[in-house]
Amino acid sequence: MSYTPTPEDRFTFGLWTVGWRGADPFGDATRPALDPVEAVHRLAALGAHGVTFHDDDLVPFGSSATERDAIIARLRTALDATGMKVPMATTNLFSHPVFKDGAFTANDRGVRRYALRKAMRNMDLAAELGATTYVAWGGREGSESGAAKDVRAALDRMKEAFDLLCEYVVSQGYDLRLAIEPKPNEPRGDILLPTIGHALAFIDRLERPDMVGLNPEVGHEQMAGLNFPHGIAQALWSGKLFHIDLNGQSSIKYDQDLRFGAGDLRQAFWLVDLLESSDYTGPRHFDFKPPRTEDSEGVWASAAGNMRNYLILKERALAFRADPEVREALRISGLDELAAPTAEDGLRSLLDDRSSFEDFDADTAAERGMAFERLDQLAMDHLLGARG
Ligand code: 3MF
Ligand code: MG
Ligand code: MG
Repeated sequence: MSYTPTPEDRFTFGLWTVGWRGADPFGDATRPALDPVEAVHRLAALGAHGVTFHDDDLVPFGSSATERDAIIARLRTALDATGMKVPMATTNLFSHPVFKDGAFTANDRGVRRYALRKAMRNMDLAAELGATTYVAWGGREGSESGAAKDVRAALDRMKEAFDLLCEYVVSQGYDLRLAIEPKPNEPRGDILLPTIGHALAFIDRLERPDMVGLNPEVGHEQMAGLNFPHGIAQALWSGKLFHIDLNGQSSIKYDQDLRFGAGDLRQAFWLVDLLESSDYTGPRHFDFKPPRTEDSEGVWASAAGNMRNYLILKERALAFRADPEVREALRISGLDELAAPTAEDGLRSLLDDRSSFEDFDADTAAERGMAFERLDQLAMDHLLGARG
């Protein structure tokens, strides 16, 4: 298998990722600004399928209408020249100081209304460029202290926002679905809708739940100590994996945004195994930050590493699933049994079945070894290239 990506792999990058200049809370930018048009050309040359952007990544905040039109026209030319797509767009509702207390859930009603209009304006551009997913990351929807945010009222306002955004999409006739991106903290002390699970429960309360799904990010769940592949499995099971942010994170600490494959390599392996065996056909979108130690060329080495690691892990995951010894080990560990219903004979029959309880020999059943260690070692052998 070749590790050279092609557009068919559907790898996409946020303009803000390769365009990150390296400014962090302790230091200034280490790289010059990157022209979005150059990003499109360089990513296309690396084999990517497309780019995504926040409104302000493309059109700097405060640009005039004429400037905006000219910037969009330049981007269009670059997209046409390279064949690159824009499958997703999103709104920057966190950089400008006006959003310091949030956007859709800011205590200030004027800020909430402004945030909605800013999102809708960029939805127009998203639809125009052919995007079908609109991501909403509530970076500053949260608080640092208890009394500062009435969380139940804030969730009412969050619901109002998503209901209005869906109504806008329907009224405009756009082919757009919304995807919520959960994150537990950073930049706020605590952020609302902190995990995949919280977001799934929230979506159920919306007026048009079918239009809203998830854009989970590897590092965000891992910042909360959660198992990302498990979260993705539940999102898939719920029919809510609309989009995904791939990157790397080493344990519970600040949001590292390492390139995909760096950080928790074992979870990366199980994630690729899951995605490649699922019905998810959407983009494999990278939301990473080339470390500020890299110069402009290092940015492209870092970007390419995301795709290469994904393709290596894909090869290893496919080899793992195809290995006859693995299939046998899966059977011994009871995976085929788990796939069968527990009581397809129905409740009455379960209650009448003495072998299920009265005559069930729990001690004998408890003696069965699950052989998960052998199974996991086979996976490790495949992951580390020691097999097949
Ligand atoms: C922050 C993020 C965001 C979101 C983006 C929506 C700046 O940790 O992950 O990136 O991904 O706002 O796509
Ligand atoms: Mg992130
Ligand atoms: Mg993200």
